[in-house]
Amino acid sequence: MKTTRTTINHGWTVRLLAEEKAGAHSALGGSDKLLVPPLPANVPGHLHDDLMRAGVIQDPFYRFGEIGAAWVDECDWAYETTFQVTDPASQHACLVFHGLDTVAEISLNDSPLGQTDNMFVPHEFPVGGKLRVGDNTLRVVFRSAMRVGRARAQEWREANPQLPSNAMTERAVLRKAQYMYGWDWGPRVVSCGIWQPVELLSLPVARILDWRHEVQFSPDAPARLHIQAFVERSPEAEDAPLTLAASLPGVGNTEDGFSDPGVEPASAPVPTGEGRLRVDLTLNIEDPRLWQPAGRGDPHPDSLPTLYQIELSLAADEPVDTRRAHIGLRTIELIREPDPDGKGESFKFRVNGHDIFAKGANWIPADSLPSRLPHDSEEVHNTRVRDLLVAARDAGMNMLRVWGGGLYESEHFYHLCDQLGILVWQDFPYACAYYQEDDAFVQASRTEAIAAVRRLRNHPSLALWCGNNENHWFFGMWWRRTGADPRPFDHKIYEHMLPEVVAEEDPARPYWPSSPFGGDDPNSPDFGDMHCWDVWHGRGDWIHYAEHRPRFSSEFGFSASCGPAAWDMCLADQDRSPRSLVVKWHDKTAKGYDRYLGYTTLHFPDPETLDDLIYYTQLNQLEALKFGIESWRRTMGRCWGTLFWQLQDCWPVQSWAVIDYALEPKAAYYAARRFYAPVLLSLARRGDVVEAHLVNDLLTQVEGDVKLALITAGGEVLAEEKLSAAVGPNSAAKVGDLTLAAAQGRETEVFVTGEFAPTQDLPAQGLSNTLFLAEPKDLDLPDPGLAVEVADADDHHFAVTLSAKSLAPYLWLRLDGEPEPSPLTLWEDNFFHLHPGETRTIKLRKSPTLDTPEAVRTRLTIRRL
Ligand code: BMA
Repeated sequence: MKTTRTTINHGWTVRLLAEEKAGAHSALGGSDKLLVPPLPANVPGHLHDDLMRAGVIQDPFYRFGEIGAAWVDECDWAYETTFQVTDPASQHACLVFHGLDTVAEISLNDSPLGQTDNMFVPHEFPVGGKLRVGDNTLRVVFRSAMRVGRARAQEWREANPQLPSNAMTERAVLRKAQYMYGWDWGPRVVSCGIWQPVELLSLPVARILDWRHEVQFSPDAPARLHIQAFVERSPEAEDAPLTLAASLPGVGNTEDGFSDPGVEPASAPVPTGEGRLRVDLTLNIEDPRLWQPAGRGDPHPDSLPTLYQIELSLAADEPVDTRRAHIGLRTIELIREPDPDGKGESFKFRVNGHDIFAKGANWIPADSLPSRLPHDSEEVHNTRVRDLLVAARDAGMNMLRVWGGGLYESEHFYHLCDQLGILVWQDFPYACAYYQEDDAFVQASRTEAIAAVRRLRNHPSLALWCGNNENHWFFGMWWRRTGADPRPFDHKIYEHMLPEVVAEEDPARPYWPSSPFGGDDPNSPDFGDMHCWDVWHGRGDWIHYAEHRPRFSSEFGFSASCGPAAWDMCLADQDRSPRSLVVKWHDKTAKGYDRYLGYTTLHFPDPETLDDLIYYTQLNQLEALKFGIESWRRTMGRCWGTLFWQLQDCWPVQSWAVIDYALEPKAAYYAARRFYAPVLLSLARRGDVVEAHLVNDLLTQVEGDVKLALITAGGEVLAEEKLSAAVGPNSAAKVGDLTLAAAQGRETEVFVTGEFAPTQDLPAQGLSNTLFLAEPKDLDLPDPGLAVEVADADDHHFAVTLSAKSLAPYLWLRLDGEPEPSPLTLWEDNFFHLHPGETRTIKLRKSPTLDTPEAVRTRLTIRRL
């Protein structure tokens, strides 16, 4: 009498709804192929993929394909399938749609089951009595989210003439991922579809609905793991004897494996009755092993945090339902303490009793069509999401912010974050808009929030719930200031409903109303987190980052071109120039294209070819992030986090991402491995001196020798300082400086190097640094006489050895020809400088098409500034 879950993901078709065909479709230029419906449809999936496979539309990512497919979003579409039922006794069955995007009408065997308009939550419909033995027809009609949204927004504007009409957009009235309407890095592909699995759930006895846990640590005693599980019984089994048991079968990590932690299981009877029945269990864990964020337990970033496997099982005389998951034992706090001078307040995370500098980036959905990403499985490998998260961890990141214009991410995502030690700042999905506050909308948002919190609250990586992205800031900056809305800050959703839900459902986790938030000005440098956008969106030159003194910089960044492989995905031959219309279309930053390029030409040459565009804008982004992040890491103690905008892309585009849609790292990604290293030697010019600072994220003191030198491009040492340096645990300190007197008049030919030789074993990244004294575009350098050798290193890698007689800045190593698979792990390092007389060996991964040193030699090109 087990609870069974049967997927209904097969046999689906989709067709344009006839009543719309004559109007929207032909007026908007839809293809005639639509006259041969229905088309095969993928579930889980999105309409655009079905239409592309059938040749009805072109890829919206290719050239101007986005415009050519716009009509699709104005139409209504019907999905249909037939499934078999063999067991006539399925009285307590429900149909579960794990995700419907978005305005849907659902019917079974021609009788309506219900309507939905929230993409973020599962929808369940009881179907007992409605199922037939044999064939059953399930239909989901999607109404155009554009049309429905426009109509609702119009209604809302009319009902609330006092509210700012420009802020009420068609996207804000629907609970659908906001970025799908287009963003300043993403296309408008609104789409629709059954974007997550469909299941027929049969519930003969009972099921586990959801659960939560809390860990209580005490010195010299076992940790106590309190579990609260919620069970639902079927009406026939309301007083049947039922037991819930909890056990921890394993402790360890996915690389080294799991072993039995020797924890006694616990069990308890399930109360009788209906509704959500709560069962409390406690397990005692001797010698608890803590879950730690990446880099905290061990400075080498590939050590994995400890997880416990947990199993909940529900049994009558036989098992009826089971849940398996991983948990981590840790505490997390958001520390906000007034400054001694009363002028501000700290904003920092404390994990397991220690403050942690959050190093990371913002995460947007990894595809414009989110059904292309894996959903719930912990077991899927080799996914784009996995590659991106591993890359983030490998670059020294310990936190990602899941931004409010995107999604509550998949189980796959959070499970990987748990596994890799990446803390997650989770925004509720509201962004850059004015949302309704009438009772119906707030109530629907509450239902959504409860479902999301219940789904995610057991993940150790989840660090914070945040109410929204930039709504408070925009409210203060535009809507209130212009007098459009007379209210004080009193947002029902973010300041009442959401914190109530978090307090009830997930009380041990901090809540923060918005990002940015804190102080009278939500974007204050003294309170809370700050979006340092006045640089990119304002003053344009990244040197201004040094003037900001944020407590926690949760957004800032510089846009740059994607790499060659992403351009190959979206350009035709005639588009390959830095100012072609298609290249401009694939820049959504809304900066004005010349202004965007102008930011780059402050420091680097004007791009004349597509390759120049890639190289120079990426180098400018590299220097921007390096400059901002190093400045803020040097103020550790005041600042406790830098999350740059943004880790990755959702289509081929020029954007703030450091990894493009082809998963090719940009120059700044490689630099992140250095500027996010656990121990960083940072150089800062102050007039005629260069200061050396050490930043130490480890919980132990770090000491060693620092060498600073002013060198000509040819290697002549003009000035030098050697000092012994020490920096305390979890802190930053200035350790010395070097005068630049000898550089006078020669700033285009000389540069400064810093090297830190620690007494303990630390990763090499971050221990050396380079500072130019002139703009890179003005450097006056001799030919470095670059020499390259390629040899076999091991079964999986080549060793590419490079040496230079004089300074060779910003070496970009590239392979001509077809892109290699998994570009994220192709080059060990890239876009680095070779100092005069330096020899460096870089590993290059082998592949079936890249299997001999000769093949590498013929395909390798090296660009330098
Ligand atoms: C902030 C973000 C995003 C945006 C980014 C770049 O506004 O929250 O909305 O993409 O800056 O402009």
